[in-house]
Amino acid sequence: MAYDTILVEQKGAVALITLNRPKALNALNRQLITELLSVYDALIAGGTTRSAVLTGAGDKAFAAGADITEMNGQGPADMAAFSALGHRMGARIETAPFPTIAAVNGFALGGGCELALSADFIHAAEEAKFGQPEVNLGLIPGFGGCTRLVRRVGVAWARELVETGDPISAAEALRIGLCNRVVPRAQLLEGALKTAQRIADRGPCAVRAARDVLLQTQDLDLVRANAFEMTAFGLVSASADSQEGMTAFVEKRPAKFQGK
Ligand code: DAK
Repeated sequence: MAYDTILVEQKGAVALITLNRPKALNALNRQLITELLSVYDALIAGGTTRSAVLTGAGDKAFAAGADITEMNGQGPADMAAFSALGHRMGARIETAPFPTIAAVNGFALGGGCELALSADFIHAAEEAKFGQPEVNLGLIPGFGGCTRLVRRVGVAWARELVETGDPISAAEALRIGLCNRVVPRAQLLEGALKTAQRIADRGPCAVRAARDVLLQTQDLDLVRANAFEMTAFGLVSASADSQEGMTAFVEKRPAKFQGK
């Protein structure tokens, strides 16, 4: 399917998704967010994608935030609807049956940082900058910036980032655990795609169940979280893939997973 603001390339079981409004630093307008939701719906319905890499077109930005030009002058009802749309986007990425790696190639500000936070984890180029500058505009993060950021980096850094609005470098983002790796820009996409391919090569039912446990248990107490994990473990062990994985190990051959 063709989209105006998103490029999608299927590389075997890995989908490369590129935000494509480089002249506006890939700012997230309604059209882009709606198209991104459609992209995820299509990939989920297709059933063959095992992992995805999400990046930005051009060399300046992953996404410089929600589209300020579009938001300017809107009333509270429109803004609440826009926030709901952004939250749907984050939830769709977070709960898709395959993981997404955000490959942050430049500015990831405001909604751009929030979008990256919806991904399973973040790889960043050395030039990348992260921030939640909404308070500079008299706004607050509206796409999960407060809520996901605090879970990723802890309350102290979430407070500093959201309350000052100041951006931080990729090196600082690495130090506080906002991103997992910082690499030269020329190596960013190749590295993220390689990681995505490694995930795609693993048992799909296992990857799906593991990320479900990691997501669903993050706000549970340890007893309930462990119970959830035990149930998921039992369910996954009933899959053909888990039998194939263990048999392949015993027979000293690569496993052939079918996602069943
Ligand atoms: N929206 C729209 N256009 C943007 C943009 C944005 N966020 N960021 C950049 N652009 C556009 C610029 O206007 C410019 O367009 P032209 O003038 O060429 O037509 C073009 O991209 C290139 O930008 P610059 O000329 O400014 O480039 P520089 O290298 O000089 O500066 C910059 C790069 C990233 C430092 C600067 O562009 C900048 O400060 N951009 C804004 C960053 C920002 O404040 N981001 C947060 C946006 S607010 C909510 C829902 C959602 C949200 C909040 C509430 N509710 C519903 C309650 C989320 C809010 C945000 O994300």
